[in-house]
Amino acid sequence: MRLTDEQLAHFDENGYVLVKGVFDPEADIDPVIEEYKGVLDNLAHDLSDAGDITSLYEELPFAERLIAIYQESGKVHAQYFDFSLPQGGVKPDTPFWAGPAVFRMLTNESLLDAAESIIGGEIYSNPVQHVRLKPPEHLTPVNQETGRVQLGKTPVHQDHGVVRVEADETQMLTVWFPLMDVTVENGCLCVWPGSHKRGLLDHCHTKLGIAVPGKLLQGKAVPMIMEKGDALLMHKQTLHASYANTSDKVRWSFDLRYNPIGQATGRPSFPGFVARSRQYPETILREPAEWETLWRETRDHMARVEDMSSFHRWTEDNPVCA
Ligand SMILES: O=C(O)CCC(=O)C(=O)O
Ligand SMILES: [Fe+2]
Repeated sequence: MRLTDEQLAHFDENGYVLVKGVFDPEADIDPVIEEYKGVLDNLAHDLSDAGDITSLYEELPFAERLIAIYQESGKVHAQYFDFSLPQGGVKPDTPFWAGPAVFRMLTNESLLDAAESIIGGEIYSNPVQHVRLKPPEHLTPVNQETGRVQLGKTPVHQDHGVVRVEADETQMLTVWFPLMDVTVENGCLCVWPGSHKRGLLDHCHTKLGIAVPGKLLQGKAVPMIMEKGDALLMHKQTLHASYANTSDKVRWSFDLRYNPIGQATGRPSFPGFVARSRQYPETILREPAEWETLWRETRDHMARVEDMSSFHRWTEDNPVCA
């Protein structure tokens, strides 16, 4: 879906734009939901084989099954579903899911049309990307070290703050969308309008992860209430966070990133690909299986050669963080 002049002006002025109806909920999103049922089934069998759960919970619908499995195993198995790898400690059998329905989502024409409106027609799929299945906080296992839920709210940050310095000049666009309707109650995002004009702000190490300290925030956050099919486009310096999921349902979203071909992604060890090229259409990656292979090869490589370099630039001793 191409953006209107009004939407583009909103993006420039506020650092984000919420676009209604980028996806067809049934034709575009439901196949992804269907594919993840199989992933959850794999997880259930793996945990059952390992003796970590006593039932496969096959009779439950997807979200209830996920919650039951997380609860009985005492662990949030987020990596099992993600189409990315952890920063460190990658093993030959580290799970990930880079299935065909996910690939079709990343290369959805309507989504790429929206991205093209902002970054132009030479579009690289940046590998800084995640699926987030956030269970209700009151049903989520707690991290024994921090005492906090294992996958809770996302603290305030800029996506620029979570990539490496080599991507400082990269025009990285974040595309966040839910696979269901999202509200403040079930943990939608919020953004600080206009914050992208402040440049890269200091980020600190906090219990919830890398975050911009409260004293650096200016103005009020706006909640991004969205329906299945909508997409939120954000500038890399737009401050954002998520609310806690206080509902009874799993909050499910994708966050993807795109940049003009040739610019650094900020995670050089991970594989990106050409999603659209008006100039060189023959370079476009079209085969879902090839994308899966790229991640598989990356995992195998990372399992052999431990990469100690961090995903970000922030040290623990910044006085702003004291
Ligand atoms: O979905 C979330 O909770 C956080 C997402 C986020 O920070 C992002 O997409 O950049
Ligand atoms: Fe983010």
